Amino acid sequence: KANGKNEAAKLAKIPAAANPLANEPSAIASNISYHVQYSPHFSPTKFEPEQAFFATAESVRDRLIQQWNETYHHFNKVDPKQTYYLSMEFLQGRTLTNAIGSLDIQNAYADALNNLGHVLEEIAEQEKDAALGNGGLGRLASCFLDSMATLNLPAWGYGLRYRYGLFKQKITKQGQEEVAEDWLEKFSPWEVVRHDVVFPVRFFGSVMVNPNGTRKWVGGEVVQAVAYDIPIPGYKTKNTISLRLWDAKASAEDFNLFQFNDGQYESAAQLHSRAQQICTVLYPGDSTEEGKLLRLKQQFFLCSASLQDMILRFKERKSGRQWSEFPSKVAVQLNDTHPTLAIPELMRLLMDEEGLGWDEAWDITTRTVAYTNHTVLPEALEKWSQAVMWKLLPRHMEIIEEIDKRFIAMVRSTRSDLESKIPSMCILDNNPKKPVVRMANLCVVSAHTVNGVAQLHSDILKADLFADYVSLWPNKLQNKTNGITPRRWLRFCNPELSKIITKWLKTDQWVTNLDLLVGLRQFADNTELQAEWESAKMASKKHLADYIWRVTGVTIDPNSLFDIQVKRIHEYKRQLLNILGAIYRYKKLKEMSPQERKKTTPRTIMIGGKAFATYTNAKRIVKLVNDVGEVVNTDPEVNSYLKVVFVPNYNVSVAELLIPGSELSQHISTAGMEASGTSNMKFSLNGCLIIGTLDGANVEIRQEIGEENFFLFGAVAEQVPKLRKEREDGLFKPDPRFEEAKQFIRSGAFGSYDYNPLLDSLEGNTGYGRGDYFLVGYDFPSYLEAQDRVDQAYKDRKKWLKMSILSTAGSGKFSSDRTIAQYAKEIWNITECRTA
Ligand code: B1N
Repeated sequence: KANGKNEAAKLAKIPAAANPLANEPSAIASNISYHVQYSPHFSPTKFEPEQAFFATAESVRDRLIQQWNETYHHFNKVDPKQTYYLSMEFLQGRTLTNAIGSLDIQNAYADALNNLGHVLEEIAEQEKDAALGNGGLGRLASCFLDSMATLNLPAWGYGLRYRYGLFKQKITKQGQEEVAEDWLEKFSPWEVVRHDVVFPVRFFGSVMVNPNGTRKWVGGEVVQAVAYDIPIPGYKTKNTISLRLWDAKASAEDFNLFQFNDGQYESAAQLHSRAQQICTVLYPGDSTEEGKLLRLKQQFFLCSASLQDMILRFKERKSGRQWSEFPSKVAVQLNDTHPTLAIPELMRLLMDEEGLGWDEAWDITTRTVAYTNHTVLPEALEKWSQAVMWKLLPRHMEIIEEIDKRFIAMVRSTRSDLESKIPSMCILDNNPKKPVVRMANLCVVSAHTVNGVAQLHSDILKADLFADYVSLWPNKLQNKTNGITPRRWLRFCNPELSKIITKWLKTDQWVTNLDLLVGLRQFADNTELQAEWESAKMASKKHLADYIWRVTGVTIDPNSLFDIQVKRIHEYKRQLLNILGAIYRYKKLKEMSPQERKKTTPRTIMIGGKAFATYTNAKRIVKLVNDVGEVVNTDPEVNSYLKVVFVPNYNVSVAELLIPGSELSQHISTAGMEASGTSNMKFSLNGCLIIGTLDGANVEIRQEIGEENFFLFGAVAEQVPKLRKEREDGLFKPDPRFEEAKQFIRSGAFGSYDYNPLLDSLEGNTGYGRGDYFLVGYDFPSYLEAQDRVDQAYKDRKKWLKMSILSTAGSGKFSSDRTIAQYAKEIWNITECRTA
């Protein structure tokens, strides 16, 4: 353990010298020492892990800035077509380990820190996660940036600089409690503010008609968007791209000095605090009208600032060029419908600011923008009130109306057979009760390409949600199966396993060419590899057990099967199926004789994830898992055969600890509801077996690793509507084991909390979220049977290890490098632009 005083003494002996490109440990130590002394953020006497983290991060950033600037100049010079990935969420997690690993300087940094009396891993844990996202969609955006940089693609990310990212989850007697997390509390060593990159963004106001008939949006309030850039290094390449996050601020003139001097302090600063609200929180609660308006403001703020920036860059890179060149220089990817306003905003900028006519602006916009759909859940398909939109964005509503009008006219004149489909295909839903804009429809009508995120999901989009558009534009819909970056999710989070893989493949090229992992297949039976594999897994399990003890006080046995389900808590993801299975297992263990118990496979079930603050049933599930854990873990009769642990505050950094230590992971959503899932890929890549349904990317993972290595159960997507119908018709006969598990909870076995409302959602026969809409009861028996197969397989060590090796060996397809290469070729039409 580092001791501030001694470390400060050691630091004093190291000469301070700024040399960002130093490679020798002693020179790196000097560079760290330089930052402690000359860019201080703390009192000069301390050099504890926290101070060491900031100084180390700044020294790494200096090095990144060098190649970042070179990349910037190179893109400017070559002027390639460039992709802009617009996303309301980026779940970056920590940066230090990733940056040092990408720069391939981990050994030198580890040595330098040792000289300074610190340990690199310990220093890295000082960093707060940048959690500017909710879950899979945001993490996907961050994995994509890593791949874009590594593939040397001219591409940037655009997002918002939220002050408070995702809340911190505290577990109390009441269940989940949300605590605000200020990731910028001290500061972020990774971001660079660009005081010269500032754009005005307007809200409200009205549309002025010029004498020549052109229109202009005027009045309202104007907020300034300021750019904060975060460097995204590629792995072992000079290319370092940008994640540009916008912050909102009011102009100096907006401060009312007269009012302030008059003692009216609040109203004097009103415009300032109103501007600041925009980037205060990720996903403001949208149960109120104010919350909805703020979320819409955020979305427009991102779109407008980003497009103004792109247009300026387009003009500056070569003067006097034609607007028709724009789509061959700029590709805009919309990460779900959240940045849909980029479509009418680009139209507005081209027409009202640049003077183009409708047809030319429309041609440019549609050739520039592409859209990714990430969900078919009806409640997640964005629909904005037309009234709110007219108020906040009057000019954009005019443009949306015109797009809709022209779309309808086009369908009528070319496809009279689709007349009856127009009401569901058009953009504006003019239902007099609540007129809304359907953002997904606006995207599909305007984008040149629409894609789903796994084969099954894309097939469902084609057959269901967007079927009518497919008949109109047969080639618009594509599939791009999601992926994950093998750098963060294997190379850096699991160095032990990485070393073994490199040894057996006789190359470390798999880190950038993940398909090479198939080379492990031929050794899956090899006793030597299996022994190494097992010991790496055991080391990670012990590390994880240590962590669990630190954060929960629960002791878990590294020799038990580590079974993990971590993801946002949602009824469709069916954590309830998992915990009901655990409850059934507990009850059976209680009924067994001690000798019978000895024959079972000891298990540690870990469940983690955050519930949206107002999602009552999700919060009840969190509480239930905690209550079950409380009873099971303190029951001396069974607690050496079963532990149930709720892992608090699941986030990117916790995932990096859990995944290497996992042996079984659960991806058990109701078939057809999980668009892809991406943690399934991370677990599988780390040699963890999957118990899962035929949903999302599970289908493709099972194909790749072999069906004999996947614990499959449950209804398939095609059956789901029929099963729900049968349920409604009262034809469903629940399995007695399902009834037994529910009854056990109702009996009060896990405390006095009232779980009846939660359990009632699994009963009855009608309605969304009631009548067991998610088919927990239907899938329960086949789930238990799959779990029995898991227990059996785990007893055969050789067989299990072979399956584990084959999981890793079959995971090559799920590299985000593959995904991004497909987007680049099949959607963006961009190519490599490597900085020499
Ligand atoms: O996107 C991930 C997928 O792997 C998951 O299956 C999918 O559930 C997830 C509204 C969403 N879909 N939709 C969202 C996020 C935030 C929000 O405000 C919807 N997230 C997903 C990556 O493709």
